[in-house]
Amino acid sequence: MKQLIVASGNAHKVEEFDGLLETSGFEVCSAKVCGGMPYVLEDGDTFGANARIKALALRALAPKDAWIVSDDSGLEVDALGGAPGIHSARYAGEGASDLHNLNKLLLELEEQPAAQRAARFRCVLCLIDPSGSEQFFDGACEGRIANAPAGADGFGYDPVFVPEGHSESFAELGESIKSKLSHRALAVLAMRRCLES
Ligand code: ITT
Repeated sequence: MKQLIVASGNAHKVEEFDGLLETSGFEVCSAKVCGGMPYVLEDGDTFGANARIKALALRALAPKDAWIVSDDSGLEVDALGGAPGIHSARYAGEGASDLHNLNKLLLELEEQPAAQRAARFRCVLCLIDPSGSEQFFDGACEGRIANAPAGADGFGYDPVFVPEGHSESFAELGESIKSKLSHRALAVLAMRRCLES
């Protein structure tokens, strides 16, 4: 089976890729098969640029016949002019925990009524095939930021993100719903369609 290595240090992302790529014909592996995800400076100014930086860093360490995929993602909040965006992982500072980032977001939005809390998750994947050719796929999921965190599933901002058409957060809705609606699910679907065509 072809090996698809996820160029990420985030175990939750790898787990989601594993579920989303079931029956794809790829064996999904974490960067552990290459000795772990190396430190990379994500200094690109778009999701795509940062995804490419991560994919290329792992490409250099991976077996030559492996496929590599990376994911750069984040939350864009309209009332904050699109922040935290590409800075989502370090919104509350370098090395900040998910909880710190989420609390900072709620604080920034404290004064905003429900109508002003529109947001979307975005995800860009960079896929590198064994020949070194690069392809990009993206996905977005519209929703809003809740007033308080709820739910225990998922990771990151999932406890405060309520996807459009629902009244519960991704962390309450769980993987069965998130795997159909999320930014990552849609980007992976676009990648699967391309791989299968
Ligand atoms: P890698 O760079 O190693 O892949 P990372 O977690 O640092 O891992 P990003 O740089 O892409 O990944 O940052 C993504 C940020 O957006 C991070 O704070 C996540 O918690 C958040 N995020 C992305 N997708 C999410 C999702 O599906 N649910 C909740 N939060 C998400």
